[in-house]
Amino acid sequence: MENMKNIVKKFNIQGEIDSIVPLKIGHINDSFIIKMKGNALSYFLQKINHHIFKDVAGLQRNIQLVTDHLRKKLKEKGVKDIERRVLQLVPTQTGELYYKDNEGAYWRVYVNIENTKSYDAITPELAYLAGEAFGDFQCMLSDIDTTQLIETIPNFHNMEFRLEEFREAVKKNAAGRLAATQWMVDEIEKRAEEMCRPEQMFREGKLVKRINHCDTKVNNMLFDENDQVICIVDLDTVMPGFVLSDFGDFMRTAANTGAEDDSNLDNINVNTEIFEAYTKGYLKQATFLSEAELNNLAFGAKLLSYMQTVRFFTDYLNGDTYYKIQSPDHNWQRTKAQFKLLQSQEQNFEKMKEIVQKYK
Ligand code: GN1
Ligand code: MG
Repeated sequence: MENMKNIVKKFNIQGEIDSIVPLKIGHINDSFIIKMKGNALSYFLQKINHHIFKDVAGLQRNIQLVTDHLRKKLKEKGVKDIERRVLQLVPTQTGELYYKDNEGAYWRVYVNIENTKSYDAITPELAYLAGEAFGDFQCMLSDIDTTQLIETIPNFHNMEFRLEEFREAVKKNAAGRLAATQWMVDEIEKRAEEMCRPEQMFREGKLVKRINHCDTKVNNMLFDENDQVICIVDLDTVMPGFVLSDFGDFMRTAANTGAEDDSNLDNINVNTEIFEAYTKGYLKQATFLSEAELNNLAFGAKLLSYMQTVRFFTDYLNGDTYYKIQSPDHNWQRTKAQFKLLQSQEQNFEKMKEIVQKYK
């Protein structure tokens, strides 16, 4: 790899580099914090996984467009600390939004937002604030010209497409893992038609696409020392999609009493308190939703747990080519954990729908 300091120096950063420290976050990109000598700003360096984000120029243009739009909206609202409230890309010395090194790797730099924290699991109070923040995020982006944005991963949250990939993986059985996991194939197929309903509704003109974050995991939100939401991060997948999928992905990661990859399935259940708090905050801000969108929000939670089950399982069958793993069976463990969450959501579905009704 080209010397890290040389890579950083390609960017228009201020001051002298003190250290470059790798961070253990995310399943896709590699991230580093760049500390500068003295009291200067620090930076956030990322090596972009261009096997997954194939159009890096388009990806970076999306991010620039979205962050500029959010900055404009925050300014209109009279927000003071805008530099902490929205990500700021740092261009290269030649004004590009990314740098391609001599080995073909792609890099980008953001100004680091200091004195913040993120959570992998949160309380109902924090979930309420998170709901408001994601509702507000969608609201601020609701008037952007969607034709200017690309799908950074084509068909990213398209359930029909994910099932095609899955069926392909079953057919190939590349890692020879099918025999022991056939029962999961059956569970997925049983629910396939129901889970493709949003795509069907879209074709019938009953559901619209809006600008979504498409990775509304609880840890993609920064809080300050007083537990106020500061900023929504990880904008790689901001693209057109169904709002129920953003709602659902938050519930998948936050309204779970266990972890995404919990090895003890008994730990995993819907956390209805978190579900209610997030719904309340989200619906307070997301005032633009249609009746069809409102009626399908609770379903969105089931959909995203199902989608993630399918995606982890597909990767397991393919021999772990997509997600970073920490153990040989990690993707299988994740698959079972997400499926357990789905089963719990199925059992709690009436309750989840009632909660949405209560706050709509
Ligand atoms: C990936 O990299 P990270 O952890 O932010 C994935 C999401 C999945 C998530 C599962 C580009 O997100 O779609 O929901 O893992 N991102 C991509 O935890 O595939
Ligand atoms: Mg992500």
